[in-house]
Amino acid sequence: MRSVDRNEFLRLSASLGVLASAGGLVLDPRAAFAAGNPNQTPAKVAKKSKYLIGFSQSELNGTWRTAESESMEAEAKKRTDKYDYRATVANSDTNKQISDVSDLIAAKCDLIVITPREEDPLRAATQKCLAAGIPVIEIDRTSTGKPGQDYVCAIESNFVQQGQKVGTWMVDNTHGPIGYVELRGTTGASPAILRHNGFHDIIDKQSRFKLLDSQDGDFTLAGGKKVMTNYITRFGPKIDMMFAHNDDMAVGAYQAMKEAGFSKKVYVGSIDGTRRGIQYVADGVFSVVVQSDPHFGPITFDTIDKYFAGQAVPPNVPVSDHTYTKANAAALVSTGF
Ligand code: GYE
Repeated sequence: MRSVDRNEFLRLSASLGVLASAGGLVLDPRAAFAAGNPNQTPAKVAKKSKYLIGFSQSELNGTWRTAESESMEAEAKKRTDKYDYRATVANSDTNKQISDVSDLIAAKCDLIVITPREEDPLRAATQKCLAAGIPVIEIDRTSTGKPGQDYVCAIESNFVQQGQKVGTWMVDNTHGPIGYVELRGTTGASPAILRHNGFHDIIDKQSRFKLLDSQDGDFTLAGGKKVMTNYITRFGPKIDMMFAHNDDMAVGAYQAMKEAGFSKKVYVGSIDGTRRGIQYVADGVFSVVVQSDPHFGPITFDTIDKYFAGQAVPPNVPVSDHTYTKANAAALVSTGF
């Protein structure tokens, strides 16, 4: 009998599982993993001279995601002696992202990196990889599931803390009654859920802050502009403060204010640390921007190195972030992207 490598063995086992399912047997996809779950480390890895790494990007619809994809690509280029690299972009279409991951499985990737657009629907993608015996690393966002089981690890910023930092700045630097609007990121995306929770953990304890409305601006400049145009019509000068889940939406909202001739000074808190966002803090247009570092290439490939070296990978790999305020922004504009 010819020898089969571990991944091939797992793929064969998984396809046997599918046949058994057609025959009406009760199946647990994990039953296929007599040889172990590929997301548990240290993993038993078949040594190869080169590994094929897949990257499923959810969309390239703004400054942050472009910087993330460029960072992944640049790092892959530095490591061509060890890795081949294949990237897909789902164009904000959740079903496309799930089928992109199926394509990466079909291309026989040895490991797939996913930035899941929303938490719940993208669980289907990690489950497909598991059934195919292919390890997954989630970067930037996560899907529903458990690191170390449904995927190897999550490499991400602390989104709750980012929201808390904006909330704390507003509590410490504003006075009296404050009416505010919130521009939320994509509904169902982990940073939108957690930044919202972190911010409200802090702000909701202070009765002087009154939420006027909170709407989804999809993390885009155009989305932020549209939502803010509507807020200006409805609330006008009752708006004292704005919390946007990312810089692109805050920039869009600022454009909406300028176009509407809205001259009142509004406190603006936002997250990401784009060059334009930091510059606006330096100029006094925005009050506070908390960084969400998009440069995932080096840390992701270092983690992939560990995985294939048969080392243990921690389930959570944290990314640490700056806070930009008037005091430091001018000196830090170059850390933006
Ligand atoms: O803040 C935003 C992007 O997932 C952390 O997604 C990321 C967020 C980032 O669209 O600009």
